Amino acid sequence: MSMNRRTLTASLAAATLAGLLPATVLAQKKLVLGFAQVGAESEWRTANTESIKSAAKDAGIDLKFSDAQQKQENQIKAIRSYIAQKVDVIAFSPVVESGWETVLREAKAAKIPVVLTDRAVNTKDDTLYVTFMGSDFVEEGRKAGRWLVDKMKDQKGDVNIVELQGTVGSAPAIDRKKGFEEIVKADPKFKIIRSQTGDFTRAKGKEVMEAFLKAEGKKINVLFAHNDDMAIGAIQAIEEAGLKPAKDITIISIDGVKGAFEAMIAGKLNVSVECSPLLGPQLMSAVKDIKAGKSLPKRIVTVEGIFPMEVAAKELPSRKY
Ligand code: GYE
Repeated sequence: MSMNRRTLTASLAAATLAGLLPATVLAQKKLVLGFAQVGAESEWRTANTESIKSAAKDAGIDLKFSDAQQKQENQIKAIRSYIAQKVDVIAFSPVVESGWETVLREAKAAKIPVVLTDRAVNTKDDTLYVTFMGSDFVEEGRKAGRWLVDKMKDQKGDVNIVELQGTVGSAPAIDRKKGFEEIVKADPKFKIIRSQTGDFTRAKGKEVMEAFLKAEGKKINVLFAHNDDMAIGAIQAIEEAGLKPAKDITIISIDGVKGAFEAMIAGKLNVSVECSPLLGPQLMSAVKDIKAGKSLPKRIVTVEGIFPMEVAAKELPSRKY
């Protein structure tokens, strides 16, 4: 604490003792939030980080932020350091679903409330966190599937689909796959002929799509990518293979980031299912509510839409990420 603040605090304390100020003035210490982010793997993640940082600033919350570079061990380290620092609340976006029980129990033992944002953990003990706020990824997968079923309703022969999965073991990869399969399996003409992870990045999306094209060539009718970045990487691979994205291969992805809208406007991506990264303001109000002793619902679901290429130009100016 600087000399000035110390002097100020001392005079405020004196004023309080003298009955000149209410004691609450002294109690207004900034809340400290420790946030363990997944990484910086995608446009979505960058927008999510930005949302959290700016919302913390606006809410007057002292944010301690760490980037785990998509590694669970780094996230666990960060959470342990927040426990050691005795922050008021810990929030994190679990890179994968499993393996969190030990560290969550440590936070609980230290009486530090935990908020899950964006991705879920699979634990049976839901006393290990206060609330989980984020999208319904199964529903996003279903939306992608329903769009495809409708688009191909008059198609007679097989529809061969390749799938670029998100990070192995992550909630969005598991759930988007599940929701999509649930819808397309209703008609046997839909065949998922290849499915592999592209780790939610452009570079990996491109690399894996190159391998798909090498193996299957013109047999591929549809690409379902679990996020926009992998789809954008794959578009490059498709063009380099001399094919036309969104025409020779129908492309569906998820997130609805600006890059996807630009690709749709350029006629290279057919549709993007929205997944909002703007969780910052909601997280900050949850932090304040928790500290004020209010109870929160266990699950706070983000409301989202779907954007086909036909509406992209009209929608882009109002997109916030
Ligand atoms: O779809 C992807 C990001 O967890 C919803 O993570 C998030 C996903 C998002 O890397 O682009």
